[in-house]
Amino acid sequence: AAADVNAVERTLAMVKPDGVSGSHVEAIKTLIRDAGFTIAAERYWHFSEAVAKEFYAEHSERGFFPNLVEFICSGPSLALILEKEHAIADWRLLIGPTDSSRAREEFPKSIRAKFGVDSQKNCVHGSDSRQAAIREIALLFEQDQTAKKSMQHDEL
Ligand code: RTP
Ligand code: MG
Repeated sequence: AAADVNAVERTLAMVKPDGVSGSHVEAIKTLIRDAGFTIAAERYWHFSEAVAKEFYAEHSERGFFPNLVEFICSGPSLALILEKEHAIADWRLLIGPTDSSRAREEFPKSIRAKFGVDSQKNCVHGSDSRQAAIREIALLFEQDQTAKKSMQHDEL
């Protein structure tokens, strides 16, 4: 229906371990709100290896996968559910390209341009489709705690 075009959408955003340890959380939350997103929920997680592998399962055959899993497990991350019209695409635009150096060259106002280090330590994550958003929100926010014993809640 035509009314659905402007429907509020949800996406899964995450400040990765380099962003949390680099003390960029408050600056990123300000950028999120200034761009018109509502933060519907937020939660710190310290990923276990099992959950990191599940979260990034689509990349399991890639050469960078072991390093990616090690990086994501290296410290706490902050997961956020963002709400807004066109939240998925707009959040991807705000974070910028995967490679932080390319972000600085091509999208200097993006979050990865401002706070990312390289093509791995790029500070933030964003769901890349509706299907991904639903899967990632379920994995990090909606699973029964007893079914998710391998993921440790960080004491932040
Ligand atoms: P994300 O999923 O975290 O939002 O990032 P993305 O879509 O921009 O990039 P993707 O291709 O999905 O890659 C997932 C994450 O893997 C790490 N990576 N390292 N060459 C490398 O060393 C490399 N390439 C990707 C990054 O942390 C990337 O965000
Ligand atoms: Mg991705």
